[in-house]
Amino acid sequence: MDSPGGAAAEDQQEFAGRVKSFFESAPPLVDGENVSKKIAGFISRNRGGEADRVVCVTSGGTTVPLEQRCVRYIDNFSSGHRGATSTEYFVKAGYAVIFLHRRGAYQPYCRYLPEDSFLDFFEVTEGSAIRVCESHAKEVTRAIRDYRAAVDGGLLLKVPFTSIFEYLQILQIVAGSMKPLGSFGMFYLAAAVSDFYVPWESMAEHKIQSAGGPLDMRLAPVPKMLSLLRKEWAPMAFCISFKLETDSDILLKKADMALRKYGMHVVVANELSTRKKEVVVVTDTGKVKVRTDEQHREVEEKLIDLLIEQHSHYIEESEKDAVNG
Ligand code: PAZ
Repeated sequence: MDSPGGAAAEDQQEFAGRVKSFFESAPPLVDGENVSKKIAGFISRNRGGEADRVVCVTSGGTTVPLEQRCVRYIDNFSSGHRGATSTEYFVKAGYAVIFLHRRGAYQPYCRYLPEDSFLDFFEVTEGSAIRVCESHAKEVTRAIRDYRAAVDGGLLLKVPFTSIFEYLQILQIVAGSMKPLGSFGMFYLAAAVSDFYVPWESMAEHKIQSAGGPLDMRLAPVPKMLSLLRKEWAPMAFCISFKLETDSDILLKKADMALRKYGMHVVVANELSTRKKEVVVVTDTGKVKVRTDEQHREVEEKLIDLLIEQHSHYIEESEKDAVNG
């Protein structure tokens, strides 16, 4: 019979095999070299600079393609509002932000602009110039001013993804580049990441035909990369993951489990229907409920304040540990 140690080693080997096969079979990242360069450049410009702290905010849902020449895919629920809003508060607090977002999801600084009637914001003058309508001037001015300040100040880098393959490849690149930041790096993982996927090599190349009757498809579990992120990719970074459930009875138990299993520093628990008003911050010292109120219309405002406080404490402790060897 296997010793418990032997079983654990076997589990680890099996996990390592699944990770290897996920990355080896993933289609290469389009323009991967350029993406890596941009991320590395952004981090090195901010390292030891004014911002000093860099956070990777992930946002939006990942897709699981069903065909290599993808016509159909499985999607994950997330509008990207949490990630976009949080990005603004991190920048405001002086963090440099890598905004790893789903293409087409909410974007920082323009999340309060309506998505369906953008053209209603503008009018053509008699001289054929274009100007912002008086009724929307305030929002547009604010959006442009804040966005420009973040980008021109070198505090915002936007990197898009669509599929689970792209997301995890880019996350790994970001983590590798963040490693030298040590405890000054942070991951704020608000993206809704697919739990299952179709391995590339077993995926149909062309559009699946409906004439063949019912669709019979086997999905493989996506290896949980959170533990790798913590243990190998960026072991000193401060890691916050999110846990979404629709059943409030299991939410906090699942958040506790994620905290222990993946070695997260913080898990933010939220329920689908109340996620914009209330979250619970779970750490190994306890649970704190964060809610909107009269002064804080967005739950992210208080949440980011609290997380920054915890990050500062983490940096202090890591520096003490380093001094004491
Ligand atoms: O993107 P959004 O604002 O519509 O929703 C945010 C969220 C619920 C996707 C996020 O807070 C979250 O919980 N992300 C992790 C989801 C998960 O458990 O996979």
